[in-house]
Amino acid sequence: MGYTVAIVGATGAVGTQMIKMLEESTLPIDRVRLLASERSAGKTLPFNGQEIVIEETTESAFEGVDIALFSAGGSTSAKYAPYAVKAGAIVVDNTSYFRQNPDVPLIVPEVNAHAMDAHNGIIACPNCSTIQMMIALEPIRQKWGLDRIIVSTYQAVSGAGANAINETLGQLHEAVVDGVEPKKLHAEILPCGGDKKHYPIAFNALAQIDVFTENDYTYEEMKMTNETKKIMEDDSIKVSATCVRVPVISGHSESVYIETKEIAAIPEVKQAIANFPGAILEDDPSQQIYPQAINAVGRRETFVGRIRKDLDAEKGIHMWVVADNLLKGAAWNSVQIAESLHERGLVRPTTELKFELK
Ligand code: 25A
Ligand code: L14
Repeated sequence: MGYTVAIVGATGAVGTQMIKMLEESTLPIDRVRLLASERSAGKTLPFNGQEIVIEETTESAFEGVDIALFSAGGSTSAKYAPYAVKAGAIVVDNTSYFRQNPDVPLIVPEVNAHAMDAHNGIIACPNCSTIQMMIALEPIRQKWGLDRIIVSTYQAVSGAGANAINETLGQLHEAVVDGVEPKKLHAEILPCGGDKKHYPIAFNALAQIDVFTENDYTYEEMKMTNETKKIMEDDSIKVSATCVRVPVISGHSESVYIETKEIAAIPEVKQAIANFPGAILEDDPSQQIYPQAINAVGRRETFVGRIRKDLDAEKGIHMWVVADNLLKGAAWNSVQIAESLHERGLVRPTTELKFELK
């Protein structure tokens, strides 16, 4: 007997990759159900060569579902994930809505799979930028400890969804084919769909991802701070982030500066990263080898390179970390969580509902 797996937001940038990851998954799957908003209901998408009719997401859509993967934005998860749990499913949620809830484990399987054991029906998949940074830094934390992290991201537009991809491609077309100057390109989504002003991303770099918080950091930046502490189970790690959108379609890059607790030698740091599951060391300056977004697309691993000592701080190390934001940053990490739940015997209905039905 296999599972019935549902994808909520199946037509989106992440949802379509979830379909692909399920096709390639080791999970025993009997049936896949594709859910989206009412606009997509009735259309079809293929799964393993078979056309599946998309259904509207409703409170009663989860009967008979064992595993539900959510990626249709925070408000959709807030509304429907508790109904999925009530119906006996285990939810893997890719949005930020439940990530800081103490009843919800926040999981990168290579780093903290053990934290799933205490689940209450919802497991959260971290933010894409946090996930790939965890894969690069956990092997270092394990051996030398982590005192602080200062990270600047170079994030692809696909993180903001299918509409943001279309907006970027449209702007490139307007500029190159119609000769529109960059400042006059048409923008209505980026930097952030929910904010008041919109700026072109083509030929640009925007130091805003998600809306601003009270301390002048954006939510995306505060997610990196708060999620790192929760995943690494250490509130004393200092984390400050600057998150920047660049005109790349897929593949997030990050310049990461860390200070370790103990002094670490660079060859041993490289070895520790090369040995860590899910990490690939790409670091040979003499051959101009370092991670690139275009090479990471379509891959599940996180690529790490440019590893070098800070010129002044003896415990300071710099590196460049790249991954496919739609795969390890979202769809693959979610399906990998589902595979780990299965391997640990944790796919089962939850008896006590800890989440509010709205
Ligand atoms: O809601 P948020 O929090 O602001 O999230 C913004 C977007 O971020 C993406 C996803 O975009 C989401 O919509 N996203 C979410 N989590 C992400 C993550 N972790 C993430 N991206 C990266 N990493 P997307 O375009 O890739 O995916 C959209 C999918 O979500 C489905 N959807 C939207 N609302 C839904 C819903 N499904 C069920 N119930 C809902 N209430 C959406 O379904 C798509 O699958 P769709 O294909 O039917 O939508 C077709 C187009 O119409 C837009 N749209 C949908 N509902 C509305 C709408 N537009 C205006 N008003 C609406 N009520 C969709 O954006 C889509 O373009
Ligand atoms: O919190 O716009 O997981 O690139 C990740 C993608 C938030 C939006 C999350 C983007 C989302 C972000």
